[in-house]
Parts: sequence; structure tokens; C-alpha cells
Amino acid sequence: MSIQDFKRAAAEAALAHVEPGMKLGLGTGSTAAIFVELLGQKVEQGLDVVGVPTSEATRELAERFGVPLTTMKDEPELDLTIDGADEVDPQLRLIKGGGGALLREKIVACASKRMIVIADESKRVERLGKFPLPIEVVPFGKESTLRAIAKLALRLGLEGEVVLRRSEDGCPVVTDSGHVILDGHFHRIDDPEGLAAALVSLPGVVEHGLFLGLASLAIIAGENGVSTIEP
Ligand code: ABF
Repeated sequence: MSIQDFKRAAAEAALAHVEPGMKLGLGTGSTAAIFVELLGQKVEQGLDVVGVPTSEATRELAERFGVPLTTMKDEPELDLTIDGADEVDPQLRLIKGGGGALLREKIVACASKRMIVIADESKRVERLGKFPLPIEVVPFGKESTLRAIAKLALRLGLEGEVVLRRSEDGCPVVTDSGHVILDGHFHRIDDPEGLAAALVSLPGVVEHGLFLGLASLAIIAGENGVSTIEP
């Protein structure tokens, strides 16, 4: 079986948690995209749900697969968010934002009663940090914010570089909310809570990709089938 099959297996297992009438947060990324496609099939068969997309990409997908959409303005409280992740640790702490949608993903997850993470086995880690930590910052003064984050990381004993994320054409990646992303290549994050608290105290930082205490369940699929992590 391939990674793609594992992603599909996790997405399929998550569908079992969706009930008629639910207001759903729809995640971003390739695993969440499979979920949106499967959800579209259920909607076609008569399932009555409505979703809030966490990115413009997911909005387009949901429209293509016929998933009815709403907005945070109309539905500020959601029942369940289903989203992917870049890393999941044994305490169900996550790194997200490799796809650049972390801000909306976090707002939607926080507005949801429950968040289910769907992922293939490669996302499971013992310790967060091998995947570069995405940090969304305001474009104004981004060079200063980058330096401030690098200094902060040093103070916290984190080694590694902070770099501005660029697209293939060399331009800074701009998020759906008009910000830019810095990636913190910290390699190992021993104290995610401490780093999270320190990052949000810096002017210019809008959000970071540490999702702590947000997920209620992770559904992970791999060679040995589907397993779960609960907090
Ligand atoms: C989103 O998609 C992001 O937070 C995360 O970066 C990414 C995971 O992508 P994939 O499912 O494609 O591995 O959930």
C-alpha cells in the first residue's frame, strides 16, 4: 500500500465521526483533500452537513465536490474540524502549516468542539521539530521579526535557522490572509508550550504552527492499519 492509500484510509475512518446536521471545519492539504472528496460523495448520497474551508484551495475543492459551504461569520461555532498535520507527537501535539494555511486552520480548529487529525504514519513523531515550524508574520518588518525569532530561539536553547518561505519563483509565499511565512528549522522542540508562548509575545508574529491541546483525536493509517492517538 502507498502513502496515498494510508491518507485515504485515515480520511475514510474520519468520516465515521461525521453526523447529519454537523457544522464542519474542512482542513487543508492532501489528506484533508481526500476527506473533502469523500465527504462530497456522502453529501451526494443525502448527508446534510455544512463546512467552513480553512483555505481558498479547500474552498475550491469543496465547491468541486459539492460540499455545501458556510462562513465563520454565519457559523462562529463548529461541531468538528477534520484536518491533516505535518507532525503528531504521542501527546497529540501537532506541527501544522507546511501548506501555509495555519492561521485559518487554527481559527477554525479553535472554533470547533472537536478536532480530528488525519494522517499517514510518516507524520507520527516522538518529538516535534524535525519538520520546520511555520510561523506566520506580518509582511511589514518581516526581517526584524525573523531576527527576533532567531534570538528568541537561541535564548530557548533551540539551534537552527529561521528562513523566509519563498515560492519557486523566489518571491515570498503570501498566505490567504496576506501574511508571509517564516520556517523555523529547530530540529527538536523539547518544550513546545514554552516556545508557543514566547512566539506569540513577539510583535509581528500572527500565529505559529504549534497546535497544542487542540486535537481530540488523531487517526493515523500505516502498514499495520489504522490506529488512533487521544490526549
Ligand atoms: C495541512 O496540510 C497543514 O497544516 C499541513 O501542513 C498539511 C498536511 O498536509 P498533507 O495532508 O498533504 O500531508 O493540514
